[in-house]
Amino acid sequence: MIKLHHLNDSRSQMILWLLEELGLPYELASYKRDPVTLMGPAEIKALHPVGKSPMIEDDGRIIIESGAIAEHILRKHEDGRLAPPEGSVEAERHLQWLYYGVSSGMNPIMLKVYARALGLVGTDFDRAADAELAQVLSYLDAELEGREFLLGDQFTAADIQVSFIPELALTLGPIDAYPNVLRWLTALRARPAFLRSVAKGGRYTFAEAVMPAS
Ligand SMILES: N[C@@H](CCC(=O)N[C@@H](CS)C(=O)NCC(=O)O)C(=O)O
Repeated sequence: MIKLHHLNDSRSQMILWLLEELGLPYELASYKRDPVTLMGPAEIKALHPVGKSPMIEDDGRIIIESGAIAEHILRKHEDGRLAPPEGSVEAERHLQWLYYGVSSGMNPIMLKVYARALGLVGTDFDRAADAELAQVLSYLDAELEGREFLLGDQFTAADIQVSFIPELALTLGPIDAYPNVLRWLTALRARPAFLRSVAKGGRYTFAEAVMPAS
């Protein structure tokens, strides 16, 4: 059985949600960020030299990186749900989104986080990150024009992975200029499996702006 090492208010929520969408059995080990440094605790650092969440254990092995974890879960444990058929053009696009969600799509958010942490808000560095972030959100908005989900009518693991980008963007400022993104994110955060993932994983402050009132 998969064991998910879950850090509160982190990308690990996306893996918890994926497991809930698939209805797979799993064990949950929960950890809390340090309230001052926001880093994960020593227990999670002891599991793997990278020391970041999410991490899963499956068949006695630790697997890191959310994109690789999502692919592992989909390949090994699914029955064709939440990913297009292997070898299809849609599968290629799906894989692209899984990577985009942690690389080009995520980089400007990380730059903004560092700008805040290092007192660089309002500097050229920060403005460059704003421009990059606007480019990411514009791209997502255009891709979601006329589509319910990133791949069209079908909800996939790509929606889960990529939704973390606008969710974090919302913690930095409004995203009303990207109505397709906001509509998509709001619908995703109302999915029963997402709400179950929050009930199981503990308070998830990142999503509170777009979660249905309970
Ligand atoms: N690219 C990695 C990012 C992992 C990552 O940075 N995790 C953060 C939470 S979103 C973390 O564990 N932060 C706490 C720490 O670094 O101690 C992935 O997609 O899994």
